Amino acid sequence: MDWMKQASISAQKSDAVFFYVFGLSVAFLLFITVLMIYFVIRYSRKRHPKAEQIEGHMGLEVLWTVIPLLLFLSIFYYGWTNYEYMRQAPRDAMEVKVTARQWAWSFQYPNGKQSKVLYAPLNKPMKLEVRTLDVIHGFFVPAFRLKIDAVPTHANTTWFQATRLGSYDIECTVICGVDHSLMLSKVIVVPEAAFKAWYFGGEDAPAPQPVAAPPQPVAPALHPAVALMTAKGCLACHSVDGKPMVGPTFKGLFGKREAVLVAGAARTVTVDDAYLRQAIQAPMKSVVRGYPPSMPVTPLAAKELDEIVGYLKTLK
Ligand code: HEC
Ligand SMILES: [Cu+2]
Repeated sequence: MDWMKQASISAQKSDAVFFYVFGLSVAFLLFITVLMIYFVIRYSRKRHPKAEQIEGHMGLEVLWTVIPLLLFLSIFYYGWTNYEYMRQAPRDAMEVKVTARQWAWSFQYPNGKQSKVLYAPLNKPMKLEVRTLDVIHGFFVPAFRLKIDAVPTHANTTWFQATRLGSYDIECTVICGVDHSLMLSKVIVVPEAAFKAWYFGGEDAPAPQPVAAPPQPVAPALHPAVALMTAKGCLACHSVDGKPMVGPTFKGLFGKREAVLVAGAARTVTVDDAYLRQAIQAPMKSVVRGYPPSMPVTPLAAKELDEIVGYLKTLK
């Protein structure tokens, strides 16, 4: 998933702190739970009918004060130094003005260039000055673990250094009106040379492309009949590629000799137009041998039935 990638230095750092705290929590949860169960059994009334008064134990008390203290201080130290790091942009960072408005993001670079998606050079720091023209918005790049509010009174700043080529989501995290959920954009991380070619390339320099973008699966154009059969639920039980499912596959169906049961009697029929129509509209009339009589009757308009039957004939 896009957001799980660590695409910037701060992503690596904040994940490290997160898993450190999380790991400690899990370890203590297990430790305390196991100890508690042990004590419940060991000191139950049956085994231990008479409670004893226990006097303090200096050594133990020091131990269970000092160890947690050190652990807490380590969490504080680790968290604080990373926070510091994430707040302090390096001096050579390029400054980009980020403007939020209902319901879009726009980016302006030092030389005045503007864009709707944020272009960023790989392994170079980029500082963001985040403003809003109207209500409060939240600038969030999950893959960078980078999040900062855009508030009306002043600019908030943050920075990142992208460590991975590709295209990553930008989201708004503050409910900012009806189209809040559509307030999306992308950070496109490209090699520095490609970024410079665009940045210094004047008005009509082509937009840099995400070079090593995660390969986008190319959705094969859906045949309208396939879309229809998906919508009607047919393809939950039937495949069009030969794979056996709850029902027989549609591949190579037309023209085939099919063994069926008609009113309990075994017959062999040739799959033709009439058979297909009957199999779809009255599935119980003849049931394919080896399959349960479990196909439901699905109401279809005459046009839809024609479309499906026409398509099934083409599946050689
Ligand atoms: C819940 C599962 C299920 C759904 C949904 C379903 N079918 Fe079927 N279908 C079956 C089963 C099981 C068989 C085989 C038993 C039978 O013939 O009734 C079958 C048989 C068929 C056959 C005959 C196949 C052959 O080999 O002779 C056709 C054609 C067919 N279905 C088309 C459709 C179409 C079109 C739809 C959607 C409108 C659909 N089915 C929805 C389960 C299903
Ligand atoms: Cu918003």
